[in-house]
Amino acid sequence: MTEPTREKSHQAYQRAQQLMPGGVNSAARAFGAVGGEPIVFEQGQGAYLQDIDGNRYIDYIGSWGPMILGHQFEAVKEAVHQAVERGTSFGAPTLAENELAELIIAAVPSVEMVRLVNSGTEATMSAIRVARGFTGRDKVIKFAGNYHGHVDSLLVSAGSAAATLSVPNSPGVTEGTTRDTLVLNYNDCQQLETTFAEQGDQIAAVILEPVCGNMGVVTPTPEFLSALRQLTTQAGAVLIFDEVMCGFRVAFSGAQSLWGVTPDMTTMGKIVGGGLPLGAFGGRRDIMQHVLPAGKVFQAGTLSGNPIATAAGIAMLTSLRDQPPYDALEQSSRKLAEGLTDACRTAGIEHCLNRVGSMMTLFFQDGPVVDWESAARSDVDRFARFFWGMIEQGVYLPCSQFEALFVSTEHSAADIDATIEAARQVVTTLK
Ligand code: KE4
Repeated sequence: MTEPTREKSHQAYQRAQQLMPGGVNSAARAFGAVGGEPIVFEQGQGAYLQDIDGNRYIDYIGSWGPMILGHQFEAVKEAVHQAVERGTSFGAPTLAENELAELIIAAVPSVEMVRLVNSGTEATMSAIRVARGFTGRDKVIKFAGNYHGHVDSLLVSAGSAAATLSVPNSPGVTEGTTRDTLVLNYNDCQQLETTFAEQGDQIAAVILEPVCGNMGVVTPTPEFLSALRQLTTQAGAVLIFDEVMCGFRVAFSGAQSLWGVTPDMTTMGKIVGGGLPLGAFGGRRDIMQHVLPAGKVFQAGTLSGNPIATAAGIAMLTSLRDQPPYDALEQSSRKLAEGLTDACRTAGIEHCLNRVGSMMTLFFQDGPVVDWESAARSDVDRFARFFWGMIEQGVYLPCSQFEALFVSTEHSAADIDATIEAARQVVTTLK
């Protein structure tokens, strides 16, 4: 097999770097964690992406989650084409917004009312604001290793452990913005209990990924989930499940249905928009009634509930509701996970794989990986070599050790087998 050339990608990326910071429109796709240049793609079809040099890859990013039914899923494509014929944006109510809201509310029982927005970031930013408006309190708890979009007040890393105060982790985020954000350790019940004992009456909300994808896949313990629900209820704080990534991914009703825990608010994105720019936040009616114009907490957006995005979301959720893919995804994902771990075991490579349904992370370390501190012990250089080795084998994985890979319904048994075979070859080069 001749070495694939990515000359056109290279040229395009060189130009892109003159036009856009880092040559990309999202830092996550800049290959910062793996080195080298991002690949420039031309099209996606089913389980595959094709770059502008004509190279085809088995795609496990799936647009960072939305493509659970593969690229160019027919029902979504058709719905978008039909919606475009009626106009692209009105800035006024449409029936499609009612229909998508009905689908979301029916799918996620804890969501009694919902507001559509344009991204996961907008959803989490708005949910935090509503929780603060509803409680009249300022402090928000988040967890190290959890990412909720580029919300200023959540772009923080743990400060001095004792105070669990946070410090901004990006220039441009002010001390003032992060003063009320507390960063705790995921799965640390003791620290959560202590924080609520000391500051419970000042806490507006706790936000977390109920299945983490942004430190790699990490799951909450039952004890942690129980403590979260009990402590927030006792303190009158809002429990927000950020299901932007795991919502409609790990189950039609999200991680909350797997864990049997009912949050007060849920944020959504990615799959809910069928791959178009759409997010949503929703929850208890008594909380959501505080959102302007029903209530006084400001929230607005020119393209919120956009007709094209809502058409895609309706088609996606309708398909997931009527032909649930989750059992099939569980089978194919389990087979991939077993193949990847067997490849590492056979090659004598330290590894630990965490998986929930069709989202998983192969950590290059012995594990267990239960929080950010343990995830951060992974061998990121070994991951980078694995990533590029798999690229050369025609397999496109998330470009960071601290991300989740996603399996779609379109990844055939042959694709899974090819991926496992590729991994068997690549891991032998990782010694
Ligand atoms: P967006 O604003 O990117 O639509 O959503 C932000 C967000 C919120 N909450 C969770 C749990 C998320 O995973 C995300 C976004 N996820 C990243 C991937 N880890 C998006 C990739 C990117 O930023 O390009």
